Amino acid sequence: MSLLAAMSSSVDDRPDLVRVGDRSLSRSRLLGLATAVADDLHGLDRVAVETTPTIHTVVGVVGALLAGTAVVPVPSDAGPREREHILRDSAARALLAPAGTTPHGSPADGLPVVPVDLRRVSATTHPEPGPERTALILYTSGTTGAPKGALLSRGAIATCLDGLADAWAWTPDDLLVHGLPLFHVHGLVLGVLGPLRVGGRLHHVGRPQPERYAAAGGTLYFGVPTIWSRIAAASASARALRRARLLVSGSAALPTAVFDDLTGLTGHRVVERYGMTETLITVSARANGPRRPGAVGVPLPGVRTRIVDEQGRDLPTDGTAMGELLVTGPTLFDGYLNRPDADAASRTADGWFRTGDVATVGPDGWHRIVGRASTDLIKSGGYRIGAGEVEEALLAHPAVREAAVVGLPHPDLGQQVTAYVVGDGVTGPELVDFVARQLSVHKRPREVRLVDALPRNALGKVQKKRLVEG
Ligand code: MCA
Ligand code: AMP
Repeated sequence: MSLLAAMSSSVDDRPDLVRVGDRSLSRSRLLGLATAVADDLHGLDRVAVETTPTIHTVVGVVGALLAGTAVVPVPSDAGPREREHILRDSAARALLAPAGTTPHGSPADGLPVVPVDLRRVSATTHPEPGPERTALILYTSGTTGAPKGALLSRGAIATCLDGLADAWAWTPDDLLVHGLPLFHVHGLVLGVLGPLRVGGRLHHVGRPQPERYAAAGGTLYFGVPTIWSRIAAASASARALRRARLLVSGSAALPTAVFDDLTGLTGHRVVERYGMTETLITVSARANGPRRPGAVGVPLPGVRTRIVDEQGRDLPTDGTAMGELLVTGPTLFDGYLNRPDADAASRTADGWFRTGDVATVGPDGWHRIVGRASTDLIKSGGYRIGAGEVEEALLAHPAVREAAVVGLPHPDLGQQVTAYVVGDGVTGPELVDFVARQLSVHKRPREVRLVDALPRNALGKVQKKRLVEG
């Protein structure tokens, strides 16, 4: 079966099968446009794709996947330094961008631009690449250093989407609505490739504002907790979601209060699911089963999980023992590009992936994510942000002597990026701008606290827990 099974073989030809903002395409039009892109790419092993929230992104990604070319999504808000790293590290051979636009940074990219042209269709047939081939290289932050490219195979994506279709009773009758960025697993794999494999329509609303979710009239909705919390605060929009079939939250912990508010306003108990860029979605509540606030459900088909203590010994699944969650199964990535060191460190000797998340597992198999083992990975608005990367960006400023970045609790974002800086005559807003000129917009500190010294232990190591605890 082809990766994008529904797009390749369905007979559904509604004019608005895929809608992004105010542009819609039918299945046959999308296939024709994407095939024209695939024709242009034939033979390339990797291509970078500009991932603005537009229909061009969908056509470009689908075109590359038809051609068997691995897609390197370039975050639409990436700062120049981050963009350069992604393009160089991935060794992308070309950049797919909307026809008639000059991709920002393109002269410096030094890459040929292949236009995504919404006037050109093709009927060539491209053979389906094998499931072992790389579909996506997704750049994701670790605790230190620049983002690493996670290699995701076609087979892993197909298995994940089939597992989710089963768990969520997702069918061709669904209309999926979301407004997530198109460069992460959540918005791109689940939110675009999902409907193209499972069937059904997609409406991407652009920015995920509550009133746009309400107006879209979907059956199935995806959001990160920040989006759900904003919807819960906009009661008229929330009430409009009563007509939906299923509301799904992921990418960060959904606060119990938001779960309860949404239950009251929409009549729906939100389905939570858990995953990572490296593992895809591994654990979820089911459409035909219970949903519990503060818990993320049970493993998806083929996925196995364990919780272990600091010595790697298995802990009991009694609902109270807390340990690092390890996962294995068919949805795992194939490693980090060019980083065998990081790859080896991310797995146990017997091949289990270390999530870095601390969890409990109950006797009934239900998982609760309690937090992260390291304070150096921050989740803000559902975005994963490495403290080390932001610290390096700050330290590049000549007036900054020391910097420590942490995630402080934030009612809307879950955590907010906060920088503690020892510097000479520099202001917080200057430093926020300085980071924004290098990294993605969402990696900017929300707050810079200028301090005389950072708290350090006897060995000179910064005590981040003291910064977090205040
Ligand atoms: C933001 N702003 C700032 C700063 N930060 N201004 C000054 N200094 C700062 N430090 C600006 C923004 O640019 C924006 O301006 C305004 O403040 C509001 O920003 P924000 O509060 O961030 O709201 P937002 O722009 O509406 O974004 C919230 C969001 C977004 C829509 C929830 O965070 C988002 O799209 N999150 C999704 C992340 C995601 O998809 N993660 C999936 C990865 P202006 O209004 O002028 O633009 S996880 C994954 O893939 C796994 C597998 C999984 O489990 O899903
Ligand atoms: P990313 O690689 O950006 O997908 O981030 C993965 C991380 O997001 C995980 O390691 C978790 O820390 C967090 N995460 C994803 N889904 C959930 C969830 N439902 N509850 C709590 N944390 C989550």
